[in-house]
Amino acid sequence: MGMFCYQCQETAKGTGCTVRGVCGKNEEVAKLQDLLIYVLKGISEVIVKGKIDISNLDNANYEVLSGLFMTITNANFDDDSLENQIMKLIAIRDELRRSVPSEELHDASTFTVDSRNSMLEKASSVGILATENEDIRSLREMIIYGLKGMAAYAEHAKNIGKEDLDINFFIYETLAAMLDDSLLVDDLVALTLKTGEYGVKVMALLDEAHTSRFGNPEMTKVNIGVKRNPAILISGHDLTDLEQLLEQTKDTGVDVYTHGEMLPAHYYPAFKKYNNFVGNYGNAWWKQIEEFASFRGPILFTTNCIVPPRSEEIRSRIFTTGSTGYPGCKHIEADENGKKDFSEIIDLAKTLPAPNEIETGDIVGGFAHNQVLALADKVIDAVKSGAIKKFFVLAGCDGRMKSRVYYTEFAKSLPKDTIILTAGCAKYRYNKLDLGDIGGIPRILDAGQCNDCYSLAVIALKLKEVFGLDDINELPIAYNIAWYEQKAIIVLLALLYLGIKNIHLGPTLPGFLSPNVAKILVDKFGIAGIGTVESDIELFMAQ
Ligand code: SF4
Ligand code: SF3
Repeated sequence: MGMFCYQCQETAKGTGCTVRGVCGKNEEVAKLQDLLIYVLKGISEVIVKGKIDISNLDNANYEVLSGLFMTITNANFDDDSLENQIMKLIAIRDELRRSVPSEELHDASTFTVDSRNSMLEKASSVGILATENEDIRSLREMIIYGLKGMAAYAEHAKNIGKEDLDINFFIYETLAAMLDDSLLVDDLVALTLKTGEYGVKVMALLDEAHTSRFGNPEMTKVNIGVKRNPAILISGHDLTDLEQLLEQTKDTGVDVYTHGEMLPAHYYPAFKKYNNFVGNYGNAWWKQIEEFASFRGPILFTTNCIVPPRSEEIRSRIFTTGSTGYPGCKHIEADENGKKDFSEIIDLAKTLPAPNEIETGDIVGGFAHNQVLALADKVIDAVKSGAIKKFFVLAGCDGRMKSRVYYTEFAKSLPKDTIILTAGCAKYRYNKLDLGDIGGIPRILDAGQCNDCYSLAVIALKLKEVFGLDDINELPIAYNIAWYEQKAIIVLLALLYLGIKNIHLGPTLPGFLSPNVAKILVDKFGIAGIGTVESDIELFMAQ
């Protein structure tokens, strides 16, 4: 078998991509990513066994987060940058290893490679299928996917200057544990929940980083039409990249639009002062092929999700930064102070036409915890009076599978006395529907990016307190989560850790769940897939 990857919702036949990724990842990139994960396990083992103090390892801590992030679905398709990251991490590992006796270490901590070929050869024996027992494999992979999501959020926080070394150490400990064959199903189930615990911590850290630097998101109308200036489209989740782009484009005559998961940036007070930050263009990530064509200007990817561009013309307008990469697209590196020079993108924008309008109007968002809690009295009264019967958390990812039309139909079919709480790019399935409001409270409350699912948890915990409930599951909140990539896994594990039961997950259950592991999730947490819109709504309303 050439490659094997089953980390995302669109994995081939629901079981695994074996020839080429449905995402467009080729065999070589898939194998380099496998080797990258392997060397990350090795570094982690060296640090844990060597009892190395990670407070002195600033560079290693960052490169490990970055390495994990590069393997997230649709983040990095660039074989050269993956190879560089492997070599960089091997050098870090070998430097750290000097004080640890080699006989105590796993092959992941000691192997060497000296060429692309030797990397590919090594990768063939260390990928996902190297774990033979399918339940152990399933749990190990679920934990690693959770760590990938955790690393992405920790990297964003670090870019804003916030870090919690307990989180970094948990990542090291857990990656090292993935090499330990003495850990059995029960141990790994416990570690899965612990990963969820750290998922809550990392999302809290990122929330603190975002709000302390950019202010608390507030109710905001975002324009979805276009203006006449040339423009740059910024995609992904990294708000520090956006901040730098806005600083560098102000007064240049070049406008900035958000795409996909960057939309919630408009909700932060700090970005409202930029007159050239004009709106959101388009929809979720998978629509980028057509939307980048009509946008006509340069595009900057700060994180996933990249869809392989189909034409040379579009490729020439795409720039990547941070953990993202695509062969043939210019990558913008930060200098030693984290500063990025976007002048090449700005110069290119000036030579290109303004975007073609694809829609007009605006959408409303900004309902992160602070804004919702500011409306708490209204919300509580509406619940008490029966004007709001139920909240539906419809958060997570969007994707290209046709069956995701379920989520649009679900939102449309919900009874009018219900409110949708959303976060992540899943929202694009319903955020342009006119669902009205309940006594001035919009029926769709968008908290922000996928990481802002933390806000939804804060809101739920607050409501539990206000209503004096013992159990978060007694609240009139139902969870119908859409997933696609690994950030959704850390969000899911975080919700499980918070004790939330009966989460429905769709449009399909993860291919990486073995039948036994799926059964554990069903028995212990009431996890279920989705059915038809009608039957699901009936089920949820009756709960
Ligand atoms: Fe397949 Fe998803 Fe892996 Fe891409 S990330 S190779 S689509 S399972
Ligand atoms: Fe979307 Fe890729 Fe997951 Fe941050 S941008 S939610 S899929």
